[in-house]
Amino acid sequence: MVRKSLQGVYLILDNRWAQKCSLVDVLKLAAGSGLKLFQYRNKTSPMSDVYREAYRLREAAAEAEVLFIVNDRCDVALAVEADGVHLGQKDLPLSLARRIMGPRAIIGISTHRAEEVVKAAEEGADYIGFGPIYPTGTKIDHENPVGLDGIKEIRSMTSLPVFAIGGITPETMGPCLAAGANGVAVASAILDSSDIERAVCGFTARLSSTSSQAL
Ligand code: TZP
Ligand code: MG
Repeated sequence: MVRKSLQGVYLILDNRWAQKCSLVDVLKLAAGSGLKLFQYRNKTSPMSDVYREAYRLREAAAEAEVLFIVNDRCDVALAVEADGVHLGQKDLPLSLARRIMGPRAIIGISTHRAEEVVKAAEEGADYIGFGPIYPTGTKIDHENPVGLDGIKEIRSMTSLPVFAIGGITPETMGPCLAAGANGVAVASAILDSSDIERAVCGFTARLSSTSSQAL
């Protein structure tokens, strides 16, 4: 069930939206609309708040039977018994994260260039995030967008699931999948919406038409 869920739409629950909406409610609505994979991303709050929110999200994810990954922090991921952790290039080395998290945890890593993709595969990542594909306001310090050509370039370098990330919308998801991505990781295109279910369906409807075309 775990490997099967490493595709499709991966929703990044970034705490910058927590003022506007409850991330727990968003998770429940999005899971109810069919999403299976969620990440909690909080780079600004005190650790006690991060833990409390991660715990509530973890409970909701378990109830909804969806996967729950914590961004950056192995300690928080372990504390709330998350399904895994998502690392950046400046976080703990993957081999250490694996030692901490154990063999069954899902470990994903953000990549931006071919060398990082190859290294992630060698070090035992379970999936990679690749991007930003397009410009995004969600990650402040992001590198230059790599575009669809970036996905095409790295696709042949790894058999790991690849999630295209950065400025992805329902309209740009199809081209990312056609370029070789297994899924898309999305924040603003869903979290900015006043109707979360509708925004999720904007993605899932296209996903099902993409997969039926592929059959
Ligand atoms: N890493 C690269 S782009 C990005 C992250 C976390 C932000 C993705 O958010 P959005 O709003 O879908 O562009
Ligand atoms: Mg990080």
